[in-house]
Amino acid sequence: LSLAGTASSALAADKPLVLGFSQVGAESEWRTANSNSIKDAAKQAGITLKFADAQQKQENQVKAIRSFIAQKVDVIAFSPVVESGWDTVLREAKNAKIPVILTDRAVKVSDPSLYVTFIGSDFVEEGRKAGRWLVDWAKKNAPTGEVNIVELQGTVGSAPALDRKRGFEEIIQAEPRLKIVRSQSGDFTRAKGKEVMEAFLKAKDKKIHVLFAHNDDMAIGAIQAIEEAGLKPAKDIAIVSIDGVRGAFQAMAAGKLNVTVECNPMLGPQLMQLAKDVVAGKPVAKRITTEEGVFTADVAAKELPNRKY
Ligand code: GYE
Repeated sequence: LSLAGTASSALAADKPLVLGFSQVGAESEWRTANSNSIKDAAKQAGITLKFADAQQKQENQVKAIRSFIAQKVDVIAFSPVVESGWDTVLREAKNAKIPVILTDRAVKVSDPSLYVTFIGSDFVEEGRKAGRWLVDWAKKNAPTGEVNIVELQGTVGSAPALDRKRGFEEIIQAEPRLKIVRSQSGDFTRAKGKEVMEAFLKAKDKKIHVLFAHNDDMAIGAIQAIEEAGLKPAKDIAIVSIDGVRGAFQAMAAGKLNVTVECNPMLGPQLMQLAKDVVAGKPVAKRITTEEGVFTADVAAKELPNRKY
């Protein structure tokens, strides 16, 4: 009996940790890099990853989390597509004693003990960085008169869309001549970014001086729309976006995008370490933020070979 006991507990110790991960979708270059980082890091760490793609739908994420609970995974991680509406399913995970780690995007819950930790960027700060770049740009390039801004927002109700807007507005408020004249969601995709920019350009009532896109993919879609309208992106319309993906660096090197604010998607290695620590019962910080920079068109060509996503 004692021998059998020893054997099985040794086996249990060798059993790889099982992580259920519910991903937002595959809406952007950022997201693809994030998914790859998580899959690679799980392999490296010897963690069994159950990966579910929610195709940008909260109901799919709720289903995935419930299925992870039913499968009795060791730990659940997810990147919540929107901020609200998670209380019930997170309570179910808690009752099943399965710890939950948030990655990339935050949630609004009544009880913060419903998740263990949140690792991801400071999106408000990213919005502020975009705003600061624009204030500076306007001083140099449009020193007098109104500066009309159109905004392509991310997914409605998502943390990065809400926070980037807030951070950007907080900074440009100091300069009343900088005005957001149109603002609409492009759902973080190239196709929608292009479509909404086309509509912005068609409404010819206000001249557009600047585009603020909540991510690079929408900016890249919008660049196409601007070109098809016979205008020069980054020249006729200044463009500031967020993420810092390869496509943005290529657009900057081609002179079609002015600046991108970095948002690091390579969260996999840190997530795997957190998963191990959480399951081992080690204390972890409630909030872990990633370090990020700002890159302008003049450094794009030099930086491009160094980019990892
Ligand atoms: O900026 C965007 C993606 O949540 C930080 O989601 C992420 C955002 C990212 O679709 O490209």
